[in-house]
Amino acid sequence: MTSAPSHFNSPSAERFPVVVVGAGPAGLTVGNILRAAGVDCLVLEAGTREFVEQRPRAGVIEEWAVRGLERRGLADRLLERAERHSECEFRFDGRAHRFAHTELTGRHHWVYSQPLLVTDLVREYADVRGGDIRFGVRDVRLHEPDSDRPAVSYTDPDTGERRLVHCDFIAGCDGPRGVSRAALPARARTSRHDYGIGWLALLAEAPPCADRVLFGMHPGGFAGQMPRSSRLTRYYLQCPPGDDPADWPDERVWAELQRRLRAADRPPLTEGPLLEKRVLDMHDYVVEPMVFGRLFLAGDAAHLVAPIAAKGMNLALNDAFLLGDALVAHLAEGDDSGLDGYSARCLRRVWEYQDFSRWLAEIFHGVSDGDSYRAGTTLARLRRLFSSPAAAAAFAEQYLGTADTY
Ligand code: RFL
Repeated sequence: MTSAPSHFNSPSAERFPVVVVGAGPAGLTVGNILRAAGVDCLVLEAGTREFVEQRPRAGVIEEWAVRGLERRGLADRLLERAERHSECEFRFDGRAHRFAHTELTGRHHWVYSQPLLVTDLVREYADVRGGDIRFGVRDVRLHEPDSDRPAVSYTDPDTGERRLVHCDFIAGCDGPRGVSRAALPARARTSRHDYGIGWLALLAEAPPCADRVLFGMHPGGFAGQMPRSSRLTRYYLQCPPGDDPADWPDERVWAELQRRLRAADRPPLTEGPLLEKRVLDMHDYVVEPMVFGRLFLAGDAAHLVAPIAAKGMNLALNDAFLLGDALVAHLAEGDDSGLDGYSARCLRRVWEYQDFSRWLAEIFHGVSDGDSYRAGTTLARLRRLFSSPAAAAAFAEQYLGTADTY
């Protein structure tokens, strides 16, 4: 955070009720909610439009999030094009075990890639709702977010000039490495968890071998398959943290995936070119509270959850719904209750999902570190999912995020 720049009263300064920093799922959803209510806002994004529309990441969206987008007029293309999953499959002890979560909850997982969702949200915000979005901005700085006169400045990528924008609120939606989290005061608490493992994240130009998510618990390490479309599949392979993707040539990747996901009476995986290969060091963090003065954090800027349970984008959307609605209520109706309760309401679901992610991490990785005691308890947990209706119901509720108490 920096204090007010010397040109704070510059006549060239602009003014918007809300400046949103970051055009990911969180920032674009906030911007769309504001525009639908006729609230002016400015979205500042460091990447180009092509960059944000093509960056491959998430794919699984929970049904409550789909319905939240639909209620705000943001899901037309998603509803037309997304696939719906009603089951997932656990593979362990060389066998496949199907888990029919929709039978237990009545809800689905929707599969729609993050680049498609971001493309839809940019189009709706900029091209349909007439929102102002500036791509490629450099050196964004937040000024006095804890005052009642906050501002944001940035360098214009075309002219190289500094621009200043006064606002009433800043929505900090710029992910884990943005400027918003860095603007928090030292007293803001960040709680962290490090899993001590890595995942090699892969995107294959190949159809999934089954139209469901696969979780492979194998003594050699976890492997997962997440279908993205009929021609794209995301795979994960557990590896040491900090591993070099260059040590994973395609032949090694496919051999490990085939080995760790093998199950009797199931066909082998369909192989294809690997479009993305990167090692993710698995860790989580949560910032509390998610508000500092007039700076409201949303999405990965406020909390990171490793992609173990496919929850990060869902949490980003939950924050964005709450923040967008709360800003509209304040700016249009003078109702402060949404803004006052924003952080606490978001954090309910955030901590629930953090807990589920840790629980699932134990299931995924508990059989592979050579500790026979840990492997024994992990296999007991796995078997319980398929023998105890209460355990199955609890898992399904958390996997789909369907509890009413978030
Ligand atoms: P994003 O998407 O990171 O967007 C932040 C935006 O801010 C921009 N930015 C800045 N702009 C201006 N000034 C600055 N100083 C800036 N610094 C950064 C960035 O360019 C970017 O455009 O954050 P947001 O909106 O909070 O969304 C969070 C999600 O992207 C993230 O949680 C998910 O991708 C996590 N995740 C998954 N989540 C799910 O719910 N389901 C999944 O299936 C799922 N799979 C995944 C995932 C994340 C993955 N990786 C890469 C960690 C799979 C993977 C491999």
